[in-house]
Amino acid sequence: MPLLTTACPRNCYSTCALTVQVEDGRIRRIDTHPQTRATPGGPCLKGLSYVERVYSSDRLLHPLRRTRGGGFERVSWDSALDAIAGTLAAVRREPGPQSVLYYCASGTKGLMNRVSERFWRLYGGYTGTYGDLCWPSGLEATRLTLGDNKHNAPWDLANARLVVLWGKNAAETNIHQQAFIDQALDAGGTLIVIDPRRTQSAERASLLIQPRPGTDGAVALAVAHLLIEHGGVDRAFVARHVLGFDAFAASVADFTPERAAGISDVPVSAIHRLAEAFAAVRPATISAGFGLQHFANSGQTMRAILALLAITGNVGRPGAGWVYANLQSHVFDDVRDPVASFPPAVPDGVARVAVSMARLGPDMLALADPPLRVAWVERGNPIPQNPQTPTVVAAFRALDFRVVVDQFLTDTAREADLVLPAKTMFEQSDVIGAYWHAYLQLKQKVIDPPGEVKAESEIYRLLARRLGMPEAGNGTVFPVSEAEVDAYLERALAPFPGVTLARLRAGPVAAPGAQNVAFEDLVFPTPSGRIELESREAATRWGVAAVPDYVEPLESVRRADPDPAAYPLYLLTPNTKNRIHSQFGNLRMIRQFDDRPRVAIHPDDARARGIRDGARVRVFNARGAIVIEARLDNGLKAGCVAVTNGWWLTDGAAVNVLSAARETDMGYGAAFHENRVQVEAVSTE
Ligand SMILES: Nc1nc2c(c(=O)[nH]1)N[C@H]1C(S)=C(S)[C@@H](COP(=O)(O)OP(=O)(O)OC[C@H]3O[C@@H](n4cnc5c(=O)[nH]c(N)nc54)[C@H](O)[C@@H]3O)O[C@H]1N2
Ligand SMILES: Nc1nc2c(c(=O)[nH]1)N[C@H]1C(S)=C(S)[C@@H](COP(=O)(O)OP(=O)(O)OC[C@H]3O[C@@H](n4cnc5c(=O)[nH]c(N)nc54)[C@H](O)[C@@H]3O)O[C@H]1N2
Ligand SMILES: [Mo]
Repeated sequence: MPLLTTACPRNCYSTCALTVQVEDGRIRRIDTHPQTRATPGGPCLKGLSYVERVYSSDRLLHPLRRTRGGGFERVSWDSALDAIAGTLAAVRREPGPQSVLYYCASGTKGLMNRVSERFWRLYGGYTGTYGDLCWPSGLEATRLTLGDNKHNAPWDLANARLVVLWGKNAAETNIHQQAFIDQALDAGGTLIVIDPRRTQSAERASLLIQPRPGTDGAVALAVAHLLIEHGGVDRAFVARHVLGFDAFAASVADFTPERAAGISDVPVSAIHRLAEAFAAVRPATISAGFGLQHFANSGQTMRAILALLAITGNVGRPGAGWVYANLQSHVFDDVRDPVASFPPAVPDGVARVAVSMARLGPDMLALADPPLRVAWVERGNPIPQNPQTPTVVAAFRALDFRVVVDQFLTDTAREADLVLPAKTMFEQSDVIGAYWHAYLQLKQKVIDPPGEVKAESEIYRLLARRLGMPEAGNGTVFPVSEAEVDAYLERALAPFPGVTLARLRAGPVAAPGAQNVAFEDLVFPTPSGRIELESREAATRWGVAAVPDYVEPLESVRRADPDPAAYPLYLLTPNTKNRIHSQFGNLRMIRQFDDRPRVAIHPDDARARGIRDGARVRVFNARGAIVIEARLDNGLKAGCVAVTNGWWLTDGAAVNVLSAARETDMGYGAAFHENRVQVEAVSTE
């Protein structure tokens, strides 16, 4: 059987290069691609489970319409599209095209996704979202400091002698990075992990630091204080390449380890050990995770952590640097600047970019002139995944008409009037980038869509025809056939002569200009051309201090609201190995390993509440409640509890029932982990 090249387009660091075996039109086997240096270990369980996912009996194969009784019935494409086109035509006249919310999220990567926005612009306008659920405060902190979001190649981590996993759980969320960390450790390197949870990533760590959630900035500032006091600064590097060192040094002069320990609950000795490691060991890499920046103070936190690399000269060298997001393969778009899509940047009158991803529910409900009437959702599952689920549900219910395009009947699809069956990665070709390695890859069409499934571009073309849009027949606007899709992709690749579809069919191709060592030339595209510890833009754009400072998290137990006696526990809602957010958890292959939601709780906190391992407990706050099973976890910092995100409402554990619709200090991210709760035993008679 021939091996066909493809690549996994999930929102995941690894973005694995894969091969697929297809026999008699069916996918038989998924394996690693021989030509990748980033993910040679092969796909994760989720990757292997595509064989189940594509053919799952739960997969949506036909359009569905909500019945009066609240269930769903199968309808023809013609009747579904006629109903949608009729509604779209009516609301375009009154109250106007911007009464339609076009919502998309991170369900799949690729250039073909742009066809969707094309449709909504040609339709006459729409209301769109800004910000992002995932990573923007870290992106913005990095852009302000280094000027660009890029980092060394994944395999370069093997050259590091100090690796600090700071709020990142690579062993679950970036399993291929773990191999390079192991190489660094086998060569005598040191691993330090900073996480309130003792995760699998800490197995080989020589130091585990467990801060009170949201206080990492204080730890970083105290480490900077010690490095400055005790001669750990690379003075020559700082003099040539760093802006604002003196202002920063002055601002941390009183940030002693004792003060940071009082804030973060990290022992003074651990802060000293961290500082000693940065002073003594070179080269050092900090791999900072996305969980770390889901706080209202997290942009400043990320800047404080970045400062440790700047003052020790750990930038632009093999084995050194800031591993956060490597957007060197994002040659097609503007994601390097996370604020480029904010309203002031595109006042084009067509798109009303007015709904914050972090405040989806409240913002949808608040819109006027025109109010929202219709929502179109594709590649996203906002009801369980966006903050403050009950408000998101209320906002969708307040509309007249909802369409959801998805592969499964998700929590969001269950709220729709019409559900349209979506393609999988194997059913339409696309070119994808990544955010950890710098490969461009072809995700190839290898099978025909099953049932009556249609790719989004075809759905839009059929709607365009019904709406009398002149572009409806145009395969360059709405590419549908394989030839049209190839032509569309080739046009996107045309500016990059080395990257052709033919080459991508053979395997991953390094993005044009990709560097193994980022910033090796020590040229930083910031206003000053240097690494900016002091950033005027940080102050003017985001209203934060120009140098990184520490601000107490909004839901800290040190604040009176919410009442710390009523809600004393920090709820962390990290990612997990065998799902990507709300995807994969419905498959048999995955359920074998993770069959039900659980809340991790420290034995001391459990004992104080009369909770035993396996007991049913209620996790609640003023915003909502979930009832799940407790799992006692000695590795978790006392005072914290943790439930992985991505469980569905129908699993009884959609964690965002408990979170608040709240933005981060910069980048318009979502502060998911600012979330205090109480846990109590539930009687089970
Ligand atoms: N409490 C809490 N909440 C969180 C997080 C957290 O840490 N804590 N993490 C946040 C983060 S980092 C992220 S990135 C978001 C993720 O949130 P979302 O971006 O909403 O991602 P998913 O849950 O993966 O849902 C994607 C949906 O797209 C569908 N899909 C996949 N491929 C296609 C396709 O080709 N076409 C169409 N039409 N649909 C497709 C899938 O079936 C799935 O239902 O969640 C955020 N939510
Ligand atoms: N298997 C798998 N892989 C994935 C994903 C997935 O869902 N599943 N999702 C992908 C996506 S979209 C994302 S955003 C990434 C996310 O993956 P990561 O970057 O690893 O981020 P999280 O899992 O959100 O959080 C990482 C760690 O941060 C810790 N943490 C929480 N609060 C704090 C804090 O205040 N301080 C510190 N120091 N640590 C804290 C959490 O306990 C957690 O262990 O993974 C990607 N890869
Ligand atoms: Mo994410």
